[in-house]
Amino acid sequence: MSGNATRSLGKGSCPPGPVPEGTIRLYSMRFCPFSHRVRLVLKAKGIRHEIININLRNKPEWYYTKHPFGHIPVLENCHRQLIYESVIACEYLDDAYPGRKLFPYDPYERARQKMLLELFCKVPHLTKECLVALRCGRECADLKRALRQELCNLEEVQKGPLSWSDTMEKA
Ligand SMILES: N[C@@H](CCC(=O)N[C@@H](CS)C(=O)NCC(=O)O)C(=O)O
Repeated sequence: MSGNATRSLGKGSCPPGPVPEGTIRLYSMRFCPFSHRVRLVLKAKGIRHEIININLRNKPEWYYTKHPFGHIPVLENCHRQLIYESVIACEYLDDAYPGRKLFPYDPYERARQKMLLELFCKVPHLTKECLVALRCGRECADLKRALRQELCNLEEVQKGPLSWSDTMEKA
């Protein structure tokens, strides 16, 4: 398994060639939490992969053929198929590759996991906002409170069966 990208491609770079058979490629960026989500699944399932880091401040022109808006992460397989949106990419990897299953088989448990993921979606954004505010020395008590609340919501949902009325009340 490869996975340790050394390159970060920007404007003017040559587009990478086709993905070799038996490998999957991840267009990524070192500090992108959504890319890390996909990297965790690649690692957990032991999938042979290569990583190409994209310079998001200076995106290669060709990268828009991989994602319509130039976002990362994107998976590309040896059939030139492209899969984006990190949650969808993770589910694709779980379905397309054998071995340890990460999503439950049971439809209710699967739905529950997705509901939890949906709630978790607010966390990376709030975390980033907090970190940026702290770094700039801005006051961020409200952001911290909102983040703490989201984490509490997640803890509660994870504890037991999800009640929609409870969830909606807290949203
Ligand atoms: N919902 C997307 C979010 C992906 C996302 O926001 N990626 C950021 C980098 S962390 C990005 O590509 N931003 C576009 C840009 O910087 O131009 C996912 O889960 O994959």
